[in-house]
Amino acid sequence: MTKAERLQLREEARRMFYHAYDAYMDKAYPADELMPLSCKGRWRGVTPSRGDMDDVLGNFSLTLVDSMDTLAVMGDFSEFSRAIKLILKDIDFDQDIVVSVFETNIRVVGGLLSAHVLATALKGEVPALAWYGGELLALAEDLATRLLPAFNTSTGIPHGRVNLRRGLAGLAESRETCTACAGTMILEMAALSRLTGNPVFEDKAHRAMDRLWKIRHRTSDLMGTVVNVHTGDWVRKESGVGAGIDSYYEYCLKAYILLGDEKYLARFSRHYNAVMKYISRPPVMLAVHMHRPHLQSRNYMDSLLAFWPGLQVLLGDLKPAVEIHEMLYQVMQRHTFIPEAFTTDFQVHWGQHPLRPEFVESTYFLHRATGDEHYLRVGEAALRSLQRHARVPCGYAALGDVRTGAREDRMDSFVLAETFKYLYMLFADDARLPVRLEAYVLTTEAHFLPLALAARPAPHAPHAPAAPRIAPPPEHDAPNAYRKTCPSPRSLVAAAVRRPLRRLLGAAGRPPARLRPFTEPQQLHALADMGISAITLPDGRVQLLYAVTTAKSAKDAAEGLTFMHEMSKWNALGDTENGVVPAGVQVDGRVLPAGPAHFGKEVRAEERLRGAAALARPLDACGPPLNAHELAGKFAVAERGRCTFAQKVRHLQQAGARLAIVLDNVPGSSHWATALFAMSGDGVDDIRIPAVFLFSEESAHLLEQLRKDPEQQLTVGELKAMRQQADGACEGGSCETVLGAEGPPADKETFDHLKNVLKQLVAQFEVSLPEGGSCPGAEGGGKQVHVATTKFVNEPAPGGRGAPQAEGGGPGAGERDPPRDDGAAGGGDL
Ligand code: DMJ
Repeated sequence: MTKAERLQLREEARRMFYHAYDAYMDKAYPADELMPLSCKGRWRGVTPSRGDMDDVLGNFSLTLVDSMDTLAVMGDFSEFSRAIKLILKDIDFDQDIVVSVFETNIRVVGGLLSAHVLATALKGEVPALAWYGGELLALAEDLATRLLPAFNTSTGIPHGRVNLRRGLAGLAESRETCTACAGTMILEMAALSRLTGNPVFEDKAHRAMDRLWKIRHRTSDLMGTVVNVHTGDWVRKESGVGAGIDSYYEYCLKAYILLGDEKYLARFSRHYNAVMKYISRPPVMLAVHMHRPHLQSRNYMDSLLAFWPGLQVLLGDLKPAVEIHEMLYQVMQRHTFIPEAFTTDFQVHWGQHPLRPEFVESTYFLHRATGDEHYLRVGEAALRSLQRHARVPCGYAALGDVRTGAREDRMDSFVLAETFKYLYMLFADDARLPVRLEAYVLTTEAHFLPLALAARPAPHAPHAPAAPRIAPPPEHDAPNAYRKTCPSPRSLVAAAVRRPLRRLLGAAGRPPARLRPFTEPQQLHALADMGISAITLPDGRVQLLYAVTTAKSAKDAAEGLTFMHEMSKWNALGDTENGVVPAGVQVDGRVLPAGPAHFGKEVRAEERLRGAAALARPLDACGPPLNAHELAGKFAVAERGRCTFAQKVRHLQQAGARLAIVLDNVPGSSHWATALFAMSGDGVDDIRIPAVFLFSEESAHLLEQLRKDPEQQLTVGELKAMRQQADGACEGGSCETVLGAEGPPADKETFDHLKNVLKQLVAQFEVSLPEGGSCPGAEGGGKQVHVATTKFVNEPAPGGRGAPQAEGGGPGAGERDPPRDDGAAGGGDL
């Protein structure tokens, strides 16, 4: 990306922020939020309630408080100064309103502190801020004091909600809070104590953190999601890194970075190891039971976990960060945005998207750590999605469902505080920002707290804590801030880590169709030992995920690979029995495998449909096509995305099309990497025409052929029958000639695919090799890499069984999978 391009994107991010900010200030301020569709303010107690969601509102001009420091980052000091003055004039926290303690802390206390810290740092150089005398700090202290009653529990774990004027009055009944809610106080509270000299805030927050640490599961070191504030008992014991827990882990690490207190690093390390052991299965993150961590508790991931790669960058664990981020990027490309929840085979579970920042946040951190231009491109894609799908005349509107693009009358304050701030910082040149980034920790709401606080002892502390080990780098070394991590970013080629992931995502998304759910703990343990996790999907199918790094040993990993191989082969054979009867689209003599649809006319073995194609305009066909006259009587071609398959095909049918071909919008997808699937319907039985789906690689071939000859005839039929016809093409001379049809039989396809996966796994091992030897303290280190490489690629295992041989020479010829002896291979008995 050229400098000029990057600058343009930075400016576009700035304009996006102002489009939202100006709309809020003009149409909503001093309300808490802007409602971008009705273009007016959202007031607590006035605007119809949305239930618990409204606990974030306190009639305290939330959006302005949360956005102030973004103005400073963008160098708009006159507006920054005006915003501070408005806040000082207008805000009154003395309100009879019940608010969320967590949200008020991270957004409002954090926003006030950050603006205070930046205004104080800048006032010497910026005349517009010369007047500032620390007034925001007093406001932050007033508000935090109103949150303190929440900590009046026998455990020290704070209540989830508090009344700003009346404390816990009327709330004594409340018992439950989330782990993240209770464990995301320490940064703001410690900063407040150290800046004001009043120890109470930091003391309370430390106590809550101590209690949370105590109630972790002693064997797994995992946390649950909901806890009883009075007893410290877990109410919900599922454990992940997303909703309900996310920022607790974040604050364990950042408390160490900000305060230099080693106990937080020790705690974080224990939690991190547990997460990497039980939850992280690159490319996915699981949710498990904290007390039975080999057992999955859910079959979907939530969008909040997208912050995790950013946190891994702070820790210096870059490789898994690159992997998880790449998976999220694929999800984003598939669904335009990351939906609130998506299944482990990357389908939408809950389609809402409130323009959350987490994915852009991780993109920003990965770019800073690797300097890899890829992350600028990812940021650009995120920016384009926002511009295309969320921008409305009055700000930016959340999406109610990423599948339909339906918008909601909602613009959360974090869109300005985080999403636009991270986008701007991603494209900005650090050296030209008015804020010296390396001197601050960013809170979970992207507010700035100065690292210098570590040197300032806590007001009550008898002696200062040890100096932080992750010290801010000296100014001249700032670009190398992450160079001392292991594996070193110098040896880690992020692109090489990402490449196999693009295909592995496809493989991971291929759920065996006929397995019964695994219930026996022995089965789960045996699989876990081999690096395999079994997840039951919402529709009852079982998905197997294989991560070589999580296997017990290299031998187990090799067995796992054999097992996956056999399951995959078996699954491929089962496709047609599962109701997915693949279709074929023949163009220019080549038959392209295509997915059928659960709606419309069935593509049958005994029938061939022939016709010319025409592209729908607009290509997504989410509304009635503008070129109906061109589509009438044709095979209409549309692109996946923005609305459901059924909606598209319905529009094409209304335009008179005879058949619909839907092209995938996920770059690089192909039937080699991902199982064909049947497009789902919407329960309305009004579609009569047949419809088929092509992955991107096959789509590209089709489009290329149509570009060369727009008039050429396509043939659509059942894949197997078309192939059989191709096999007998010369007999009798009466059948169509199918040139260049799919060559290898299914078994070889499966094997070739597995060989690819295997090579990619080895490639991953190789890129994880640290320069000049293993990372100090890392288990296994270089030895593990060596063993894995030879086991998987070079060493024919004596007496191996069941592994197909590669035909002919070339890479992989003569490869053989090592034997299994527990009788589980083949999977038919599970
Ligand atoms: C933000 O308010 C914070 O980042 C919080 O920690 C959780 N996520 C929201 C935005 O998604």
